[in-house]
Amino acid sequence: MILESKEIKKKVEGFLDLVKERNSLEPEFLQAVEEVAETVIPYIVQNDIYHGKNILLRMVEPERAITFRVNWVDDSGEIQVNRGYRIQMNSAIGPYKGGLRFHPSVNMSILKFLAFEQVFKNSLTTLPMGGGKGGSDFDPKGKSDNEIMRFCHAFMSELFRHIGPNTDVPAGDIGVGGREIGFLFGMYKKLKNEFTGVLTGKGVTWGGSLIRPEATGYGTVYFAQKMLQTKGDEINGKTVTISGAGNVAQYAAEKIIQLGGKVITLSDSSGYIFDSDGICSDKLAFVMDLKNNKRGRISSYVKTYPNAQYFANKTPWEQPCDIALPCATQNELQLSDANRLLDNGCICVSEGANMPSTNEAIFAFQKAKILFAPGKASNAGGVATSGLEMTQNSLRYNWTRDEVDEKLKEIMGNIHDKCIAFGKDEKSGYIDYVKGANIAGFVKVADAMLAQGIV
Ligand code: NDP
Ligand code: 2IT
Repeated sequence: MILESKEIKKKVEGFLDLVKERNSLEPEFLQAVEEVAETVIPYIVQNDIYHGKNILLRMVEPERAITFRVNWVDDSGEIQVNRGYRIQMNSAIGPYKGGLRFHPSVNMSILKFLAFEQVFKNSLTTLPMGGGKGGSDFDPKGKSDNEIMRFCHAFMSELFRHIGPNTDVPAGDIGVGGREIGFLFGMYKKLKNEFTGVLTGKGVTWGGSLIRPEATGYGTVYFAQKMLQTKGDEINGKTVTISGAGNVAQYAAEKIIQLGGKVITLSDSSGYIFDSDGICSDKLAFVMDLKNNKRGRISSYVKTYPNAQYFANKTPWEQPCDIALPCATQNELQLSDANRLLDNGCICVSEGANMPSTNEAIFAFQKAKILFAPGKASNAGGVATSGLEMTQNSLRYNWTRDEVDEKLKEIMGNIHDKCIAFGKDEKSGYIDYVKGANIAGFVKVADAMLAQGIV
């Protein structure tokens, strides 16, 4: 069926009005749905097999959303009460899969946006994983290791009944790294009396995969490399701004340095550091120790490296760069930041975080026709390597570092190819990676949903 663009626009608006009505208090979720609907609905109406089946309407409704109480006792003996969540969004192509986020901002809107994006992202990886996300409004900052352990144990003492290696396989996200996955896994194993691949991001001596810690950051850079190659360009010699200083930012920086780029910024929620000499591997090792072992703030960087500057309450996007890698959190790059990056000559943005750019910022990048990759494509390396961890767990076998890295590169290349297949305008040659990722991600899940009937 061929519809005029006016009719298609009306269909998109009608769909979004309905989703808004049902989820009016969930701005982040609505933002994520809007970005997908604008590219996927036009595709649906032009492809008869998907038309009239309400597939997208089914996809915006979680198959199951669980909330639960988490009681725990802090070091001073006080009883604390937090909220736990798991959104089981879509299981058409495999068990629910996606991270757990521990951050005070966590709520239904944020977890539903993350779970919705995860469905498309996991589909893009080519691996058999459905989409889910969970977490808690627990704030890990300033907590002792014992408090973290007690919280993780309390959280898993409820979550365990909803997950399993063939049902739902959580992993890390903001505030959940190797330490937390260890505590969560320990309690799951105790309660179920079984050693399975129920979580990913495990330590390598107890079922984890080599390269999983590096995978999201490395993958984001591999994707940027692929985008630059379409213009005959490369990372070597480029100046790069990175936001965040956590897992994704650290390994994005490591890969940029390895490929001959110059990283000039890192940040946290208090501000950013600017090092015009470049953050070399020695300086990055200092940051990794500061963040991962000492759990300090990025502002300490300038005490050790006084040539660098610290800007409180600001983001890195005001610094001129060739490539920007937002690797901190949602909506950290707004329209004014996008305009600043464009004015300063930025040619490539590869999202390491989930939905770091607002829809207005994305539109500005697309209008300027620079290389822009949405997180669901460019940060998929993390969950893809989680998928490889699940495979190794099932095989009861471990691949080498090089083997996993090769598979990660191959997967990022495949995702890039799919973005071209569904997002390239043959006339102008412009690749709309947002459109490509959304449609390619949709098609695999939609085909499975159609095959499985109305369930
Ligand atoms: P970490 O907890 O390791 O690091 C998060 C970083 O982001 C910290 O530097 C943190 O600073 C900063 N940050 C968090 N919230 C805010 C905020 N509101 N404003 C500014 N900065 C903020 O998390 P990850 O590195 O794992 O995750 C970063 C992003 O990447 C997230 O969007 C996550 O969803 C996404 N992602 C992660 C994957 C993974 O495998 N870990 C996979 C794919 C995507 P502070 O210490 O001040 O809070
Ligand atoms: O957003 C993400 O893709 C993640 N936080 C990783 C999820 C996973 O299951 O590895």
